[in-house]
Amino acid sequence: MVLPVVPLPSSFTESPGTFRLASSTRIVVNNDADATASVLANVIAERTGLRLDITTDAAAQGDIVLHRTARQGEHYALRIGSDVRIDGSEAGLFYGIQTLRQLLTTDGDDWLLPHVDIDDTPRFVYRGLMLDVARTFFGVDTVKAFIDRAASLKFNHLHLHLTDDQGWRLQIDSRPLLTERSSTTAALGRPGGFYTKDDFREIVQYAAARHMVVVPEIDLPGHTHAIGLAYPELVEDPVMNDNLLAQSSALGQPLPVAGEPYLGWGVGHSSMKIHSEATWEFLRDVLTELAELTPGPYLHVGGDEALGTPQADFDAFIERVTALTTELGKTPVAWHEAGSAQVAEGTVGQYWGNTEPGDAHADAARHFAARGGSVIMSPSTTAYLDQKYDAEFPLGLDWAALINLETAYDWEPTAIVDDLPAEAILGVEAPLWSETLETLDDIDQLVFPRAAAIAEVAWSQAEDRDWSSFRERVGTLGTVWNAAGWGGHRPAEIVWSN
Ligand code: TNX
Repeated sequence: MVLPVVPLPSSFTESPGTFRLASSTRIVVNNDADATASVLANVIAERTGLRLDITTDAAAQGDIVLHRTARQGEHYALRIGSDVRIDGSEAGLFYGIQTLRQLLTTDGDDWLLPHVDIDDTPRFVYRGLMLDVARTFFGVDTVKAFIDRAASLKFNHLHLHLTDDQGWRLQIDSRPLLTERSSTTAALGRPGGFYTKDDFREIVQYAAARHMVVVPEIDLPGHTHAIGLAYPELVEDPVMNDNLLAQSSALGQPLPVAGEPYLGWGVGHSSMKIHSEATWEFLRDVLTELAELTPGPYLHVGGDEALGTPQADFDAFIERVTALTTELGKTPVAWHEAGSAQVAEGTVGQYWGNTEPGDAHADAARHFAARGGSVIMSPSTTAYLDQKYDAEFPLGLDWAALINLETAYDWEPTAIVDDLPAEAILGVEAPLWSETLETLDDIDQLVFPRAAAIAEVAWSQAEDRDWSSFRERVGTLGTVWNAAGWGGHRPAEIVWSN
């Protein structure tokens, strides 16, 4: 088979022979501060039980050398012969280690690595997963577990959907009622919760140590019912729509009522008061504190499904909120509907329509590029991790599509929106909405193995992508994921190793 690595490296040459790991194998670093040495030691220990020594001594035959180079970026070179050597920036070394982790096999006696020369660099600079912590609140430990999984597949952005109709999940000092009154609920009466600022910093640091940038989202101007529990003067009364009415009655979920927690999952009923200056004072306070907490360049300001907001008001809102975000020194990101408006220069759009958009959605997506920005591709029919694999799958929704592993794999980000220049595509993100999820195990069921497919779409060169090759390679990851203690679904379309 081709090299059992996902995402497939951009170039590699295999040769006969194997490197044998021994308890005497050392990890040699050219910089003793290099945190990646302990990442490698932990990865090897987890898989093999061998706890290798780390040293800054000169390398000898049979060592594993981590060589931090001056070269920036995410590229790495991994050479496995009579020695093992990884060259790269700190991020590059981290990715080389993730590749090495997938290459470890055993012959029953020893742990082996195949002889190979890999030179690997990603296709897209933005490779993301999103976790919805609003419909269901997931604590810091679960978010860290999600980061571990994502980083192992070379994702480099974690989008946190922090607010929605069902709850607000972040401490904001200037607006204390948000955590006091708006965070205590979640969908279907699940427990609420929020991140203190220290919790949030801990997540950001944990992600950074795994080369992931946190992209926090405050969803605006719709998806804001929960804000009204704390600050009723800032939001409009709920506006019903046909979908919401039909869905609520089909699911037996009560309709939203102003000032009361909303525990259903219908969308499009809430809106901030666009013309009230109190709204803008609130947004300045919230986004200022969020910008201070966020070392990464992006703040996501939502913009999706604002069905209760009149179009002209929506456009005016988006124009102003993206300008405010830019003023705070951050690059705004918004769901693609926001492209109807004069978004601030450089705003990034997140496309979540299907793979054959109609004119309105395609126009909106192209508008981000016309405004000097770019687009993240998250088509709901291929990249939505919350959609079911098949009609019988117990978790997830199915409004966009049934997404089996092949569907999650077999799509091309540059082939969706006509006339969107390839260089205007910043990358790819797979969102995980949490309406039907309660536990980390539920998350794993939907994320694995489909996140591996999305990772390859985002990392590997288009011309190298091939379903039958991926299908074989992903099967070998069953062992890696089991060793890490990660659960997940093991669909029958794949032959899984264990
Ligand atoms: C649509 S996709 C939403 C979310 C839901 C999701 C469920 C998007 C930008 N908005 O509010 O959680 O569907 O699949």
